Amino acid sequence: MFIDRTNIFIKAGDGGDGIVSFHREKYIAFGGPDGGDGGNGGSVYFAVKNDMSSLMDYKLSKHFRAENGKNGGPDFCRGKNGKDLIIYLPQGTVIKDKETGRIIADMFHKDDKVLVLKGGLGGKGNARFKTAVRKAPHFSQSGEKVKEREVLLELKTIADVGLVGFPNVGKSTLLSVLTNAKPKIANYHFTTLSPNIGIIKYYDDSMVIADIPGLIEGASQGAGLGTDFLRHIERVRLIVHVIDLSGSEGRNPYDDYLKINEELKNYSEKLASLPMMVCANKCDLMEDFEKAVKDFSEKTGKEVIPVSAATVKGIKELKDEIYKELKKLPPLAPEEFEPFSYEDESEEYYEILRDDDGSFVVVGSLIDKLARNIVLSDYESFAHFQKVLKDKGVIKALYKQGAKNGDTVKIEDIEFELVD
Ligand SMILES: Nc1nc2c(ncn2[C@@H]2O[C@H](COP(=O)(O)OP(=O)(O)OP(=O)(O)O)[C@@H](O)[C@H]2O)c(=O)[nH]1
Ligand SMILES: [Mg+2]
Repeated sequence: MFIDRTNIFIKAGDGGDGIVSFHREKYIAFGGPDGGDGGNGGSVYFAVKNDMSSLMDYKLSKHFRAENGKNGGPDFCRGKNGKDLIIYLPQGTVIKDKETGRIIADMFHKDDKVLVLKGGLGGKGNARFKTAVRKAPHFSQSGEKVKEREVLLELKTIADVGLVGFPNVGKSTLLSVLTNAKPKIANYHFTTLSPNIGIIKYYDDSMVIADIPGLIEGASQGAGLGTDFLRHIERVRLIVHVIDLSGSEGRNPYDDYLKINEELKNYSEKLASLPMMVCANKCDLMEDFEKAVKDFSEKTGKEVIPVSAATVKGIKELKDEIYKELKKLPPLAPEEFEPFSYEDESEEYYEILRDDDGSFVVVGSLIDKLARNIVLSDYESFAHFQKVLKDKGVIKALYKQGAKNGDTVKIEDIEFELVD
């Protein structure tokens, strides 16, 4: 079974906790704080694996977690960082956040590696909270916890050329003579059940071409194999519309042409607006194919390239035309995407701890950042600092945790009394 769409759950590692510990040695009565920091959690990356061509591996395995950071230890021992996790995907996989539907990564290039979830930061051990006035802090910070996310994986083939047409018109046969690919070819409809990729060698150059299952009238409403596979030619630069000009199955080739175009349009405007070339196949079955080609070209207003995939007639010319056309077209570009925005989240992060003396201690990245930007000894600056604490809900959270007016709150090097 060809799996080109699925979902998985991913989670970066949580940060390890910082610990509370005091130096102990014989004959030394009061050693200083020596609780170490927790290690950072491992991050989650997506990377392209080149011999992978479907998302089959993720049909059954669903949960992927990077390792958590280890807790700190005594004697300033820092916990080990969690190991990163690399999730391998086929080239062309587009990754969306399930919650927002936003694209968070596009594995467009063959060596793409993208950081998708950053590991949680390790908490600080009590040794880090020692200051000139606070010699023996009895608190430490727990590691940052990070959320699990559900992401949707969608494989969208990246190719220069996409072949479309009715079943049995000879798309796969064309692929087999244009490239060294060996797709299944047979005289019945829907021989091709999943996309085939081949590489057209053209002198020193090469072009990637994709062959997809045939379309029929009503495909956009699910007839035949439906339009699911059109996703795989949404990212081509040029569509080659293959027609059985001989009408060997009794259909009118011009009707076929119109019907396929209609299905493309129903699928997406983007597909319908892609540059298109018409290739008339099975010319070997016709008495006067030149006249038929001329008529067809007049009706469609397009240049029609006659070939016979069976006898390889016209294949060289088809390659020339494809090459010439591609030269005029801009290169493909990855989808625009925006990674998850963790920075904001981690900057807002704080935690309220209790010191042994009953006072409240606020720590976390919100505080680190604020303290970095504010001179706490300056009155105005401090007033601003308090306002930010209020705006960010820290003051409210303090009351919620049982703090009362008059209680001592410790933030970095300063202590103040809680007042409304
Ligand atoms: N006479 C003749 N037969 C051809 C030609 N090209 C393909 N065929 C035959 O047409 C039949 C269908 O060919 P395929 O290449 O499997 O067609 P397809 O368009 O890929 O079909 P689906 O995968 O079912 O959509 C096979 O029996 C081929 O041998 C041609 O140029 N001339
Ligand atoms: Mg086929």
